[in-house]
Order: sequence, then C-alpha cells, then structure tokens
Amino acid sequence: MKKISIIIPFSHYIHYLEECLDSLKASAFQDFETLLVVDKDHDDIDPIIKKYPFVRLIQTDVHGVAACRNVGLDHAQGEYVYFLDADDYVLEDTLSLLAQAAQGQDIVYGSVAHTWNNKANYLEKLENKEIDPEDEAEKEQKRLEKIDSYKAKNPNVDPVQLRAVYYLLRIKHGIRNVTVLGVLYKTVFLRMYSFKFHEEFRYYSDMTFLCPILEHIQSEAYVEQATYVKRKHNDPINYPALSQEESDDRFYERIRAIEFTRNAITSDGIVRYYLDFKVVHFFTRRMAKSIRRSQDDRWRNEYFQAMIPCIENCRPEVLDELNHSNRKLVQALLNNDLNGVQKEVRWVLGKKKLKHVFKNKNTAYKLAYFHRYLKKPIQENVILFETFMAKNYSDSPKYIYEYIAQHYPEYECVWAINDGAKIPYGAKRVKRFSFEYAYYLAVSKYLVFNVRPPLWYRKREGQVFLETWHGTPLKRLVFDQQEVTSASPKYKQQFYKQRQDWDFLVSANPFSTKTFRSCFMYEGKMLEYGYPRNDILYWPNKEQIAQKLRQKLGIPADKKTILYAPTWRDDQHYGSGQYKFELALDLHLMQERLSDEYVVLLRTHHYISDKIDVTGMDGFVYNLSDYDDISEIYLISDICITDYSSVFFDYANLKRPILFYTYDLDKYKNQLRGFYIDMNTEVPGPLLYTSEEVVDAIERIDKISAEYKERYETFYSRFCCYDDGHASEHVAKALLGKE
Ligand code: C2G
Repeated sequence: MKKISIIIPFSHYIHYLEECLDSLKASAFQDFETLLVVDKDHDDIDPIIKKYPFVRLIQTDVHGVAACRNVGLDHAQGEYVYFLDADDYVLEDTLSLLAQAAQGQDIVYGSVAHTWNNKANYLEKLENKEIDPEDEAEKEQKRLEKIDSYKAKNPNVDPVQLRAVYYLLRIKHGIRNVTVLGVLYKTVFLRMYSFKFHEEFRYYSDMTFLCPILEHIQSEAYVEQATYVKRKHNDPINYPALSQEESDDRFYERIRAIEFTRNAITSDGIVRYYLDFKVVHFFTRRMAKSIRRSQDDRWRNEYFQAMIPCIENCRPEVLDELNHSNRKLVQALLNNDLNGVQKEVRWVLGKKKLKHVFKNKNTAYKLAYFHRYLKKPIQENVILFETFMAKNYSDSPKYIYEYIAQHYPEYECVWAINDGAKIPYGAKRVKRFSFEYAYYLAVSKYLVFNVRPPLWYRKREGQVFLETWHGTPLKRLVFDQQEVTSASPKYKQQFYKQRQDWDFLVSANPFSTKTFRSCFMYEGKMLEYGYPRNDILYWPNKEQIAQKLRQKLGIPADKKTILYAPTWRDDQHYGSGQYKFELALDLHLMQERLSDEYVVLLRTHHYISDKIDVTGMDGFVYNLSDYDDISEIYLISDICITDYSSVFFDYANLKRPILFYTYDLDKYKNQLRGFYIDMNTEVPGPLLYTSEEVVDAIERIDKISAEYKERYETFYSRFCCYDDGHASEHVAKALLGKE
C-alpha cells in the first residue's frame, strides 16, 4: 500500500496542470499514487499526459471539484489522502515532511502559502527573502495567543480539536478560505465516517468536508514547514480560478453551504463557534461595504434579507465578542435596518479615508481629482503629454508634440515632467502626482501617453486617449505573458480595464499590430504609420543633429561609438519600479582592446535605479543613462549592443551593426518572459555570451555585418517597413481629426 493517495481534480488550464505534475515528479518523497480525476467538462489533456506515466487517469462523467474529489476518494488506495489542485504545486520536501510526521494520526497538516508565481519564481523570491518568514512567525504567535485565550474561557474544550480548528479554519481569512488543502487525511478515518464533499456546491464545498472532520478527529499533527503552494491566477480574464469566477449564485451558495455545514456538525463546540465567527466576519468586513458601495442593488435587498437569519443563527457569544462598531452593524442588520447599516459603514469608511489623507498628505490631489476636477468642463484645445511616467522628454509623445506645436499652435500643450528637461515651443509643465497634474488629467480633451496613466485615472466621455506604447515587442507582454513577476499581480486585470480607454494605439510594423491585438486584447483603432520617435532617424538634417550632440557630449572627432543599451530584469528589483542592474559587460576589457578606435556610450533603462560606476574610465565610457532621448543617441552610435530591449527594432532603421549580449538568455526566455521571435534565427546580429565574445565581434565588425547582411535586410523589411520620417505627422492628424 502506498503511503499517500494524491487526488487532483482537473477541468481547465493545462499549463498549470503540467507545473503541478512536475512538482510531484520533483518531490523527494515518492511513495504515493496520483489520481488525476478529470471533470466531464475538461480541456484536452492528451498532449501532456504521456509525459507523466505515474499518473492514474480517472475520466468521469461528473462535474465540479467536489464531485471529482469524491470520485478520487472512492478510488484512493493509500494510507492517507492528500488533495492537490491542478493549478497548485508542492515543494520538494512537502510530502516527505508530512509523511514522516504521519504515524497513524487522523490528520496531519502543514501550511498553505499563497502566490501568484510558478515554482521557480516562488523559490527565487523565497531565497531573496521577498516572501517574509517573519510574517509567518508573527501569525503563529497570534494563533497561539488565541488558542490560550479560548482555552481560558472554555476549559473543557478538546485540545486536539482546538488546535486543528485554529490552524485549518484559518481564522483570519474569510469563509472563502476554508480549505481542505495541505492536509493528509487518514483513509480509514475518512471511510469510517463516510466523509464526503457536498456536490451541490461549486465554490464552498470545502467547508462541508472539513468541518465535520474537525469535529471527529482524535489525533493530529502539525508540520509548519510542509508547505502547500496555492497559486492565484494572474489572468482572471482568460483563466479565472474558482475564487475569481464571476457568478450570480455565489452569495446564495455561501449562505446555503454555511447552513448545510452547521446542520452537518453535531455538537455545539469549537467548530461551530468558528463557523459562526466566520459568518459574522464576512458580514462586518465584506458584505457591509458592498451594501454601502456596490452598484448591484441586490446587496441592499435580497442579500441583506438572506443574511438576517444566517446571523440570527449564530451563537450569542460570538456576537458578544464584537467591538463597538461591528456590534452596531450586526444590531442594525438584525433589526432589518438597512439605513442603520449604511450609516455605520459610511462613518467607519469615512474615518478610514480621513486617516489615510492625513497620513499621506500627498494623495490629496486625488480627492481634488474625484470631487472637483472631474466636474469641470473638458477643455477642447488642451493636450496632455507624458513619457515614461514623466521621467523624461522623449519617445513618441515628444515627436508628436513637436509636430503639433509647429503646425497647430492653437492647441495648448501640457507636459507631465518631473525633472528639468528643456521643452521647446513653450509647453506648460506639471509635475506628475500634483494638483495640476490631476487637473489636466481631468480636463484635457486629448491625452498622449507612452505607458499607462495612473490607475486612478477615469476617462471621461469626450476625452480622446492616444497610447503610443514604447517599443516593438520582443519580450512577451501582458496577456501573452504567463508569469507576471515584477508588476502587481493584478497587472492583467488592471491592464484589461485600462486598455478599454485607448482610442488609438500606435504600431510601428505589421508584426506589432498583430502582437498588440493579442497581448493587449485590444480591438480599437491602430495607427500604423511607424514610430513617431523614429522620425528623427530619417530627417534630412540628422547628420547635423548628430554632430552637434557629439560636440555637446565632448566625444572626440576621431573616435567611433558603441552604444550599450540593455533592458531591465523582472526579478532584480529593490522596490516597486526600482530595478537593480549589475553590469555584466567588462568595460575594462573593452577599454584595453578597443579604446584606440572607440568610445562606449552606456545607457541603462529608465527603470534602473543603480548608477553604474564608471570611475577611472573618463574619455572612454560616457554614461548617458540620464540623457532624455535615446533616439538622438542612436544618431551618434556606430554600433549598438543590446540584449532583449526593443531598442534594436528602432536602431535597425539606421542599418548599422547590432550585437546582442545575451549572457542570461535561458533564464530570460524560459523563466522571466519568453519571446515573440526566435532570437537565434531572426534578430539582425549575433548572440554573444561573454565580454570576450563581444570584444571579438567588435574587432571584426565588418565581417559580422557581411555575415548578417541578408538577415538584416529581412529584418528591416519586416520591422522598419512603416518608418519614413512622417509618423508624427500622421499620428498627430489622426489624433486631432485633421486627416
Ligand atoms: N530604452 C532606453 N534605454 C535602454 C533601454 C530602453 O532608452 N537602455 C527605451 C527605448 O526607447 C526602448 C524603450 O525604452 O524602446 C523600452 O525599453 P525595453 O528595454 O524594450 O523594455 P520595456 O520598457 O520593458 O518595454 O513592446 C516593448 C516592451 O514593452 C518593452
């Protein structure tokens, strides 16, 4: 007999399942059987299942997680049963830790960690201490205190039950988080009492299984380090987890599942106490807010009515323990006093908001935005521009602006800009996240951005939003990105909403058009004229511009230039929007071998907060990371070295040599992002993996150019085909309706 039967219910999202089964394959403990119970409504698993010969496939004609788990229970032959969801995974030692502790107890449980990431990224975050173990220790301390305080009040409580309830009902989380995951259940114990999931429930069946079990256990063990990793889905639009599904039925199901579970529990002990606690918690913490704020009237009508008997049915001591404000809320509900509930919530939320404003005085401009500026009329001739979160004056918005300023002076142009960049033609300047900024976000008729506006921006009827974006995509973006490691885990959801505001999106080539449609799920108008920021690369006076810039920067007339412009890495950051960059290019070696002929122009991505140390390299390395506009830098660069940055799509317009310093290609491709095109066969230059290779390549740059000539031409006609120096004109006219 195997020690453990692992039951995996499966319906959708095969990529998650693969990672889940991989985690079992990698488990240090292998004395288990894997029952993959396939829902009748399921995705095709044939393409992957052969890769996992250890899996016992059980095809069913049942539907839903509860029913699939029950089928699994019927088939389980192991000494213990362990539920694993097809979108989650275990760590290498999870099962062995549990199995070692399992010496005949009814249940043995570990901890459940929540993440948005796959296993590789989760482990990396753990190693980098981005997942804080101290937080866990604090939680544990609180749990122990609660256990002691309950014991003091109820000296007769069964200590085995008490401990398990505290850990497994996860008091701090709502009803939604009652989970059967992370636990070994002794199979004979389950069979003795015929414990089953109630199949009527889609979202809340876990409590129908777990609560009666907790009431009957006689022995248990807890192994904190045995982690079950529960994965949240970062794409609730295309791949929603059960907890992210929108459903009209969810509220009533919750109430019905609570009632069902209350009836299934026989005694009036600790399990019942905590179930009631959770009901009240749900009402005071979540439902009350929806009653006040939701657009959906059901919260104030039928849901409100349905909650009354549910709370009436709670044990009185649970209500007695509430704080003043929550007691008032519950009392108002029990008196069927909707106004009373709303008044109390308004008061509590108002207090919170005020506290927040006092604490973060610099967010007062948002209040002004919502309460004053959005009520002002839209100004028909005002255009607001912003590039890279107001960090510089550059990219396509700069060139669109300059075209408009020269040809349509009747428009009032406003630039969101944080530093001292010079802006010609007299545009008004506002600092990002200031009262003036909020004002212009609200009243400008036109908005031109190359990244997204702040999340709190609300597009008004009559506003026209032009999204220029900031590069032809090589790295996978948004909905094409499986993992989101750097941005907010809610990135995809937020993006989905924000991209609905775009009236126009700029595309530099047919490839971008196709890719943007898919990665942004964008169906709106595409402006396919090339990149306004690349116009300068075609201007007839580009040589003069280059000469002037070389002089300004003090680059010796007899030296050629090598631009090194790498991108940022999703996994290397200090805090939000602040990325680390460790220079992997050996500048000393370059100086040693190339300085007779070349100088290096170093340019980090705007996300990078590290200042690269170039001391002792004066006259050889020019750090242009703070220079506003990279397009101007292209004009003075004889060779461009990059990695996975979109820089090379633009630079290729100049038809000058490009080298790719891809020292971390595998990680970038397989773990961090993934690419849209094959770097090995489609980019217009060689992939180089060491500084020596880079230097060698520069020394024989003419040969390399000849070698890559054909590939460069194909690349040029595929990606630079729209750029002709007139993109700004076309885009500006489209924006202002002047075509
Ligand atoms: N850039 C720069 N200096 C660098 C890297 C980038 O000035 N060292 C500028 C270039 O204009 C580049 C743009 O920032 O085209 C975007 O940078 P990427 O490195 O491509 O990275 P990211 O900001 O993630 O954008 O579709 C494009 C993607 O969205 C990538």
